[in-house]
This record gives sequence, structure tokens and C-alpha cells, in this order.
Amino acid sequence: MDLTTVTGLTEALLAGNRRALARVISHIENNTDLARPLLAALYPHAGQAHIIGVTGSPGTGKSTLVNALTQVYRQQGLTVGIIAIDPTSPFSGGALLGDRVRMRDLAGDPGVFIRSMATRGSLGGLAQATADVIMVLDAAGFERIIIETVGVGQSEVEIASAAYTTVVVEAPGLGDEVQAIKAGVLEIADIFAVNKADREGVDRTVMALKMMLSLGVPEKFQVMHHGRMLPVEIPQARQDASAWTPPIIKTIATSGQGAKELVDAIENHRLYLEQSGGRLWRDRLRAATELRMILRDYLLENLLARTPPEALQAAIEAVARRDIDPYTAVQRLVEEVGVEVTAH
Ligand SMILES: Nc1nc2c(ncn2[C@@H]2O[C@H](COP(=O)(O)OP(=O)(O)OP(=O)(O)O)[C@@H](O)[C@H]2O)c(=O)[nH]1
Ligand SMILES: [Mg+2]
Repeated sequence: MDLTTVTGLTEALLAGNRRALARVISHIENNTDLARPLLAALYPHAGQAHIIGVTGSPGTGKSTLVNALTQVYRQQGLTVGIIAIDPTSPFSGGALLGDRVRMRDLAGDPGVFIRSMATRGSLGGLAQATADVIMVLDAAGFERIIIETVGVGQSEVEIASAAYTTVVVEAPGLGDEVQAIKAGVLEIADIFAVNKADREGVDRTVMALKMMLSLGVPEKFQVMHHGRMLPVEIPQARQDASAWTPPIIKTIATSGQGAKELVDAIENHRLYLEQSGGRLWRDRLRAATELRMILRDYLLENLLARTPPEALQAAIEAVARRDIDPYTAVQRLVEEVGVEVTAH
């Protein structure tokens, strides 16, 4: 098979060729000329996988837990694609190498595919590249796709919004639990895993989570998180915030204890989404998020390409000197080059 053409790569990937899969991902990451045609060819073949986000503070045991979850899924005969977002943060330098070690149990299993993606360039770029790689793994036939991201910052929220089920990993003894929990995780968590349950303080963490959950999650937060984007219709079932209460599962990732229970919770949530129409709803939100990301990048690039560098520089200077405010500067720039978008 010819792995240098769109048709050849697409056919090989759909037939389960792992080398083709790796090449397609490289094209996407490097944004080569083949990237877009490949994405267009593969898109109709995706849409079957269940996409799981695993997020939480650095060092809570996410990679170890992903390893344990994957082993349970493999025992059930399901194939698993894993994307680890390497934040290249000072907290977890060398995550790539570390993840390889922690996920070594999975090496050599053709039913598992692991890919690390680095935070390169803009965060929006990473979110988009991640969404693209998820779609490719989906088209390649992986039945469960797990994305590991660190923290719950804005970029992680964007990346996590690609998931149907988001598992937030907490661990005891990471300072002020309640503060950490407050920082936006309630809005994105479908399931809580309290990992390192072999450590002291695990019950305090569980209690803190239960307390937060009992206060409830206003639906508008959920809509803001996933749907900051284009207006999306929300089905009635979804508006009933009590329909799904995030379960709290204690795990010891290093020994695999609790991994089966966590998989069961994920599968329950998957079924819940299917039966309540939530999956369709999330698909629409995901489409809205993606369209917005792509549109934003496209319009920005297009506008910048048509803006004379001197004009941009002059605007930057003027704003820095406080001669004009940034809103007025943008208004003028846009008026100068026009808002027309020329196709290319
Ligand atoms: N005692 C104990 N240690 C654990 C457990 N799970 C993970 N660890 C350890 O915690 C450390 C961090 O684990 P990782 O899986 O790399 O954590 P992570 O959340 O992926 O870390 P980053 O990706 O760097 O944010 C490792 O030394 C693990 O062996 C657990 O359940 N109990
Ligand atoms: Mg990790």
C-alpha cells in the first residue's frame, strides 16, 4: 500500500495498519499539506468510539490510572487509544518518558495505541490538534479513547470538552482539597476518582467532594463550559441536573484496585448518555466548539495576512502608549483591511 498518498494512507488506516495511523497523526501534528484532505477523508468513518477525558492536578496518578483502566478494558476485549497531553510544565517535566514507564504494561499490545502530544504553539492549536487525533483514532476503530490532561485550566477545559465522559482525579493530601475542587472541576466532572486510596486522608477528600456535590451544579455552568460557543439547543432531559450524579470512586492505581469499578462507572455514564440523548447533545456541543475554534483561527490568520505589518505595529505602539484603547485599535484595524474573507 502506498503510504504517501491520501487514498493509500486512508485505506491502510481503515484496514488497521498501525504505520499508516502513526503517519496520519504526524501529518496532522505537523500540519502538512496532506493533513486537511486526510481529515476530510477520515471524518465520515469516525463517531463510534467512546471518548474519555482523565484530568486532575499534577501527580495525582492520572497516567497510572489510565494504565489500570486500559488493562480492564483489554480484559473485556475492547481496544483502547490513549492520548497523553504533555504540558511541559515545571511540575511534571519528563512526563513523556515517565508516561512510557507507567504505561509500559501496555507496550506491544496491538489493541492499544499510545500517543503523547506536546504543548507546542498556541493552546487553541493543541486543542484542535487533539480533537483531530481523537477523530483519527476513532476512524481507526479504537473503541475507547482516553485523553489525559493536567489540571483544569482553560486549555484543558477546551481539550476535555472533546470527551463524552470526564473523569476528574483527586488525591488525598494535595493541600486544600476544597479549594482545588472549587476550581472549576464540578462543572466538568462526570465521575470523580479519588486515587491513592492507600494514603491517609482519603476519606477527608471523599467527604469534601460529597459536600461540594450536595450543593449541586447549576446547569448554566455546564452550558458555559461546553457551550461557550455557538448557541446549542439543550434537550429537556439534560436540563434535569439531578439526572446524573457524579459517582466518587476510590482507586489505588498502582495496584489496580478500584479500576474495574471506575470502568463500570464510565460504562454506566456511556449508557446514560445514550439513553438520555446526552450523546447527541454532546456531539452538537463538540461540533459547535470545533467550528468555533477553526473559524476563530481561520478568521484571525486571514485578517493578519491582509494587515500590513506596519499597521499592526503602529496599533501595538499606540495601545502600549495608551493613545487608544485596544478595542478601538481592533475596530480601526478591521475597518482598514475590511472584514471580507477571500477564499483560498
Ligand atoms: N501510593 C500511591 N501512589 C500512586 C498511586 N497512583 C500513582 N501513584 C504514584 O504517583 C506518582 C505520579 O503518578 P502519575 O501516574 O505519573 O501521575 P500523573 O497524574 O499522571 O502525573 P502528571 O502527568 O505528571 O501530572 C507515581 O510515582 C506513581 O507511582 C496510588 O494509587 N497510590
Ligand atoms: Mg501523567
